[in-house]
Amino acid sequence: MKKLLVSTNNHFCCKKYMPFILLKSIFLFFLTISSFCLLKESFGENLLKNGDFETGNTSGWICWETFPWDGDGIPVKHPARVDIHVPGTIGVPTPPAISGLYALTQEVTAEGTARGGIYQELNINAHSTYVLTGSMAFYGDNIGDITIIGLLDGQWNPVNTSTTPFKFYIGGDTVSSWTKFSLSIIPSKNIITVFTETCQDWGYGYVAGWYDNLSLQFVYENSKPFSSEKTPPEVQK
Ligand SMILES: [Ca+2]
Repeated sequence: MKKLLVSTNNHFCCKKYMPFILLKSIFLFFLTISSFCLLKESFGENLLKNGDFETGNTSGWICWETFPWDGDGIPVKHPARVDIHVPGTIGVPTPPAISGLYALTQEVTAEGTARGGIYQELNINAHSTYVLTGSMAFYGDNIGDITIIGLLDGQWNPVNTSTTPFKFYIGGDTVSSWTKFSLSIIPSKNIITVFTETCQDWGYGYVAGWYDNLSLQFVYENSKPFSSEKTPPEVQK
């Protein structure tokens, strides 16, 4: 009799909590689904605005230039300008764009020394891995010609483009068709800068850097930041 009573009570308890268990199961099911969708959106999403330049202009990017500029320093004897076009006219590669109809061109069309490009600052998660991919083409007719794509670990600063280790470049007296590149970075801050730069450091001929399909993607979140610093031992009181 006692056994039967216990059994009945258990049954009653189950019935009483059944709606809550059901609600909890439904909640957990939707939580799992929404987490999966969120994860799916985060991976493979291009964090850059207008990385394929299909707006037909540099919308989403900020143009920069050091003028007057000469790699040898001051005085600048023959300053020239970097013209930024979507698309340009110097050293047109085949095909003229990798994706869609448009590609970015940074060109110096006058004999003289010049340096400039575009950049985008992005708020990201520090200590996570990000990868920048895309394609570049180049027209150069002198050893002072170069075009660069790179990442800065932090905010935009034109001084840091020469020292950043996260960059890819094509330069010299050469013509190069579309070349794919891939750069990865684990930022130490919550902001990084993607930049392009084209230079003519000898005031001779022309130079043109072509860019298309630029994409910055989050790859994965590292569990701990990379650091060579050791945690100091606790001070004994
Ligand atoms: Ca394009």
